[in-house]
Amino acid sequence: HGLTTALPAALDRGEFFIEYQPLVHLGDGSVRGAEALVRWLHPQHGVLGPDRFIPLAEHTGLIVPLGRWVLEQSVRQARAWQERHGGAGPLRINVNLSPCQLTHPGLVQDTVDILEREGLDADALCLEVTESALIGADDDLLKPLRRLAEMGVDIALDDFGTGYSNLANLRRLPVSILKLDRSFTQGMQQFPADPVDLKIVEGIVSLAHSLDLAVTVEGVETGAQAEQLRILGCDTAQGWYYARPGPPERLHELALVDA
Ligand code: G
Ligand code: G
Ligand code: MN
Ligand code: NA
Repeated sequence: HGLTTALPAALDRGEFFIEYQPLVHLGDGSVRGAEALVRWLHPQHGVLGPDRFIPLAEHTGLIVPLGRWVLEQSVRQARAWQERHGGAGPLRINVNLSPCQLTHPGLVQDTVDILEREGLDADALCLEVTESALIGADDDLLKPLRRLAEMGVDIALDDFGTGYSNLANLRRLPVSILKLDRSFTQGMQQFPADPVDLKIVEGIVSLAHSLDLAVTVEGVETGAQAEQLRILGCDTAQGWYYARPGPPERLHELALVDA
């Protein structure tokens, strides 16, 4: 595959870049942080989304250096936002982790080094791991996540509700945030929303809060969705209604409105 062989050189040549999508507090509408989403500016094919190359990077092992690069860039960017923001409250940064990065022995040390080098507090960082990556996870897999959580890094369970994990299993995972999958948000499109969808989200939120987990909702595209999800008790939202993923400067404009 042409893309696969081009990947390592692409990292050396600086062809990857990161877009940021704001995370918004549903209670007051303020921007609290952003999720980092990597893209590849391919010299022939133009901008490629992560779905096009992350699986290839996972297959070839390039995901480890690429993931480290994404983490470093994102942490540096979060630090820059915080400096610019002054007292307006820390902006947090969410970074996605592949399952292969979880099993890589350098994960904890790399993360510690990057945070220290860039001068960012551990509690400003959130690492997103998909629910499916943690299904049936044994203690060896959870150990690095537990170490990171003890340092103050938040671990979010991404795409929550699409896997098959039983809810009781949540108790043994070192997770502090549930990111509700987009499919739940889609059920809130009409007002009032489908009563069954409302009940399901209500149940998940209540369970999450009783386990001390915060709930972030993805894929919010309308004000009606945001309002219903706020009423249901969701904490944070992300989606096109607020902003599409974009360059880091956009966060200044958005965040400064509420500063
Ligand atoms: O919005 P977008 O099409 O960029 O995101 C598609 C998916 O790609 C997201 O669900 C996200 O989990 C994944 N993704 C984006 N950036 C990264 C990254 O830096 N590392 C990994 N492992 N996955 C990413
Ligand atoms: O990590 P994750 O797979 O959840 O990455 C988020 C993905 O969802 C990215 O591909 C992003 O571009 C996409 N996305 C973000 N906001 C919205 C939205 O409001 N609606 C839809 N349909 N997709 C979104
Ligand atoms: Mn994510
Ligand atoms: Na997701």
